[in-house]
Amino acid sequence: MAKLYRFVLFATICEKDKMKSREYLDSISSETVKVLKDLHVDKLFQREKRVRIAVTGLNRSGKTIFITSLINQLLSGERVKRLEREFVTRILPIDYGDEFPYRNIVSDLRKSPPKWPQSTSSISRVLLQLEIKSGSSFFPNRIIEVEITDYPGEWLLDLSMFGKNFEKWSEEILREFKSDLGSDFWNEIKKQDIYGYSGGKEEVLIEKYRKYLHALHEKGYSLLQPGRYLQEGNLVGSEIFLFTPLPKPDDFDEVHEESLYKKFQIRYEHYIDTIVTPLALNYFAQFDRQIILVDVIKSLNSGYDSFIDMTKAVKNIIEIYKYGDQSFLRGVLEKKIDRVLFAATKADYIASSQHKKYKMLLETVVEEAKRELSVKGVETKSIILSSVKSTKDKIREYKGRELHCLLGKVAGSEEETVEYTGELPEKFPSRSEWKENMFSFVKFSPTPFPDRDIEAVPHINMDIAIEYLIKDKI
Ligand SMILES: Nc1nc2c(ncn2[C@@H]2O[C@H](COP(=O)(O)OP(=O)(O)OP(=O)(O)O)[C@@H](O)[C@H]2O)c(=O)[nH]1
Ligand SMILES: [Mg+2]
Repeated sequence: MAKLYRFVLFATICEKDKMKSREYLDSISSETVKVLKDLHVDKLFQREKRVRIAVTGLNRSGKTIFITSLINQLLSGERVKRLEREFVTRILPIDYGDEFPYRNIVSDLRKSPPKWPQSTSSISRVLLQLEIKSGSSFFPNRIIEVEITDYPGEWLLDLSMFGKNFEKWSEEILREFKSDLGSDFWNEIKKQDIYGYSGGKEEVLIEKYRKYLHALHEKGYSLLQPGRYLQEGNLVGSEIFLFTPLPKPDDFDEVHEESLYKKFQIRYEHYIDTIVTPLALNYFAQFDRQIILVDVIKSLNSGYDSFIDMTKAVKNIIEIYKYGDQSFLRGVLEKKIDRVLFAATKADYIASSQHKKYKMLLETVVEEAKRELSVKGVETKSIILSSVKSTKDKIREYKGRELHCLLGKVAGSEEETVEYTGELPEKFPSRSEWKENMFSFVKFSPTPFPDRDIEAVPHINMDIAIEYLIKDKI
């Protein structure tokens, strides 16, 4: 009877809290262990052992470098102390799709001089196997798989198109329209009869929209849709993404079947069905955890409007969560992302004495997005991060003042120099406070990657990121 009671107790604990039950097991008597062994209770631990992590962020926010550093940290002999477990990591062959080019990226980072990777142009995945040493002779070592997908940033820009029709999407894009950069496109809309018979005159409009998106991109704006205009990837030569936002007609009945409006509407719907929806459903159906990388440096460098735009873009990324509870998705979904980590990347661009302020700036950018997620029951956290720390702190005296500077190789230069990057504000300056060229952070070349996998590349807070994303799963 006592044995049965113990088993029921054990099974209950297993169900309630699988991690704690392991600790419980370590503390119970050898007699109980024998009973449990006879009952093959260890089978209870054979649950889903793959953790899928979505690495999201706008283009050039640091996704590929983050994944590379994460693999390096896990492979390295230094291990990630915060995981508090002894383990080894192996890279497994993936079961489908393209493999994340970890070895090629690392080989470029080991070169003299080391090189950052190219911008990502297609989806790739990496599958890691973590073998975790068992704390008890009763249990075998645990095997956990961590799967990470790398997307081109521009494709992810399209996630917030999910669930919107052409009319609504057009309205939203045109509401945010920057007329100083897009006057050519706007004049072309006005010039053409977009609701009448088109006779196939779409090229000029498309070209002008393409130029507008590129101009936005150059100015540091993030709301750029459809992202395929900037990174065509596997759609080279296809016309499926060749539509532009168009103002709504006064009367839909008046719109000609062969008008530009209809043509773009049909292309838009096809694009949503074949490109955006599969991407969006992947997020719901596959991922357990998400990290959203935010390039706060870029928005500081680009000015007030770009900062506001980035705040909206971050909110757009998480907009997809609002569909998570809808009935039409429930059948498709097996799991739900339950934790989201926001990280301000490239923290090594900032002297460590100012990291606290950098974190506060991140909080301003992600504040609204966090609130939305919290209502959806998703746990969140924010950190500042540098995946490959490429600078060191240096103090310099200037006119009797101590300046907190950085020592590093500015991109394009051969020698290390000491750079003063200025003082960060505690919160984002308002439009009136923002002065022309208020910040101008320089880009640094990467620090050389260690020659052997067993050594970890210097970083800032990669261990905290790894802990938040996977610790409770192992
Ligand atoms: N100094 C420093 N620079 C970084 C770090 N992470 C990223 N960068 C810089 O940011 C650039 C873009 O990083 P990627 O990882 O390629 O960015 P991505 O988000 O994968 O970009 P896309 O593939 O174009 O969407 C790099 O070329 C570096 O210049 C970092 O930890 N430190
Ligand atoms: Mg990339």
